[in-house]
Order: sequence, then structure tokens, then C-alpha cells
Amino acid sequence: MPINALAYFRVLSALEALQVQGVDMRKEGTFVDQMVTSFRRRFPTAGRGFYTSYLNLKYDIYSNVLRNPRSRREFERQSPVLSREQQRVVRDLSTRGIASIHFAELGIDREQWNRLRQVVDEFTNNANQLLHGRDNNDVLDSSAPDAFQRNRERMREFLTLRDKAGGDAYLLKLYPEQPTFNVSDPLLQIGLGAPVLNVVNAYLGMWARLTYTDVWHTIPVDVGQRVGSQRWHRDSEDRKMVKVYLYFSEVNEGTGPLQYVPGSGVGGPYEDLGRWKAAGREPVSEAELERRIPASEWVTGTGEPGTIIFCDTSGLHRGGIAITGSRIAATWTFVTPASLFLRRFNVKYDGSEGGMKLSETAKFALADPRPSLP
Ligand SMILES: O=C(O)CCC(=O)C(=O)O
Repeated sequence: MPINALAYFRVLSALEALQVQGVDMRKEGTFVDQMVTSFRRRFPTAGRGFYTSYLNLKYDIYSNVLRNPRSRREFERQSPVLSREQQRVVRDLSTRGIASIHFAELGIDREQWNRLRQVVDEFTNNANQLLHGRDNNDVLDSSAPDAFQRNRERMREFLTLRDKAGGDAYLLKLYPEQPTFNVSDPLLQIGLGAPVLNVVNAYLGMWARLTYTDVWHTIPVDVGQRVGSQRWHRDSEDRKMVKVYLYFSEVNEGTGPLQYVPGSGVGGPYEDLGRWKAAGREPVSEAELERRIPASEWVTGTGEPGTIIFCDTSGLHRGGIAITGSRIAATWTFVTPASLFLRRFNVKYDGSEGGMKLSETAKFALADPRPSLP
């Protein structure tokens, strides 16, 4: 890289200390981001191209220079020892972009599964009250009335296709607003535990960041068209990333399972279809996809309760339409440190929360990604 570009990005890193909120909800609001954004506002036509080029360049610099190399070195310094089953999952992820296994085979403790299941069961009860129209005040979960209200709005949006129904309005969510977790929360305990995190890190070849976790309950209604993420797309968070789903209901063709095109991730034969970009996404043509890739090649993420699916969603995928029942799944999103997307939850951790110690990789997964100067 030319010296002046490196110098520029050293300055950019230093300016990252000056975080400015609200530039773009999902992207880092740095001082430089804010200047570029205001340029885009002032000169909408020229500014848009400049803005996407800026974000693409910034991602490449983070990926190749400022962030990922360090994370790769950390991983190589202390590569995890994987069980045979975990190695198989990493292999499937690497060759196909998707892998599935039962949580116990992966090595997740049954006790942890039971703890999360209690939380999921309570949420499922609330979701069912909402779905069956019995959402009077008596059944509101008093600890999370806003969540209940928010889900009620999501459902209304979806059923009436109001405001073109947002990307994932077909899902009810345990945490529809940015939540704050204790590290002892069962979602974090499973997502940051060795069986899941070691597999994710081994696939990415570096230490990953956890940016999102929640529990989803698909709304079992066919509104007559695919909504948002139910259409083929690539996730923009990262060029290589992992979304994990842990099923708490039987997921079959009727309950809205994920569908995935193997070989559509980085380096695969279908990489060019709606090619991944850090910004300025290329649209995926449904017609072209279905013409080029026969449905027999797609993978549908069905499975019994307890199934865990790992999927690189920078590849082509879509959510299914739930008709006969709901898919109930906990989910986690892992990205590399280069991702321009911020974490969508807060964490309380004072170093020893309730006697809980986090591993080095877990701390890294939760850490603020902004780098110090290289
Ligand atoms: O519902 C699903 O499984 C799909 C979700 C999805 O496409 C996404 O989160 O990007």
C-alpha cells in the first residue's frame, strides 16, 4: 500500500476515538464517517458514489491491514483443539457454507441448553398469546412490556404489509430493541462457550466478534408474498461471517426454514451472483438465481429441536415462509473485526460477573473493535 494511504488510515484510526453517534445506525459513526456522510447529504448524486467507495475502501483496509491480521495472529498463536464432530462442522462450512449438528454432539452442555430453553419457553408463551389475539394486559410480561408492544407492531406491519413491512417483520423477537445482557445470560453462555466460538473462529481463521443474538419465532402466516429477508440476499455485515441457529421447535418445510445456496460464498462458483460488497450492495436477481441454480442444489435448514446450524450468510440465502407452525430458534451473528457493523446489544461485565469468567476469545468477541494505532 502506498505510504500516504497508510498514513491516512493511521490518522483515521486516531480519529476513531472521536465517535459520533447517529451517522448510520449500523455503521461506525467516526469523525471521518460523519464528514463523508454530510458530503453525501449535500451532494446526493456525487456523494453516494463517494460514500460507497469510502466504505468499501475502509472495509478493505480493516480487513487487510488494521484489524484482521492481528486477529488472525491471535488465532494462530493458540488454535483451539477441536473434537472430530467440530472439525466436521468446520469442514462442511468451508466447503458448502452451511453445516448442521445436534447441540450435544457439538459439545454444548445440556444444562446450558435447559437454561436457555426456560427463557425460550416463556417467550414462546408470550408469542403464542400475541399470535392468538389474547394479548390483554394480564398476559403482558411485566419485565418486558415494551418488547411485547414492539412485537405487536411488527406483527401488524407484517400482516398488513404496512410500510412495505421491514426486512425481518415476519419474525417475533425476544429482544426487539437493543438489549443489555449479563455475561451469565444463557444466550451469551452458549454463543461464547468453547463449542460454538471455537468452530466459528476455526472457520474464519481468526478471532471473531459477536454482533447480535436473540430468539426468533416466525409468524406462521403466508401473506401471499415474500417479505424482506425472505427474498434471496447476502448479509452485508462481512465478506466471511457466521450466523448460528439453535432450534427449539421442529423445523420443517412448513415452519419457514432458512434456505441456502452452497458455493455462493467467497471463492465459490456462485460468488459472482449479486456479488458481496461492504457497501452499495448488488441486487440479487431472483430469476437469474433460479435459472442458474436448480432448487435441487439449495440446502433447506430443517431439523429437530436441538439442531444447531452454522451458515455463512455472506452467501445467498433467504428465510422461509411459515405456514403450518413456527420456527423457534436462538440465533447468533459472528463477524470478523473488519466488519463495519456495530454490536447490536450491550453487555455488563466487570471481570467476574457472578463468578463467571470469560475466556480470552469470548472477551475478544465482545470487545470494542476500534483499533489502537498499528
Ligand atoms: O429467517 C431466516 O432464517 C433468514 C434470516 C436472514 O436472512 C438474515 O437474517 O439475514
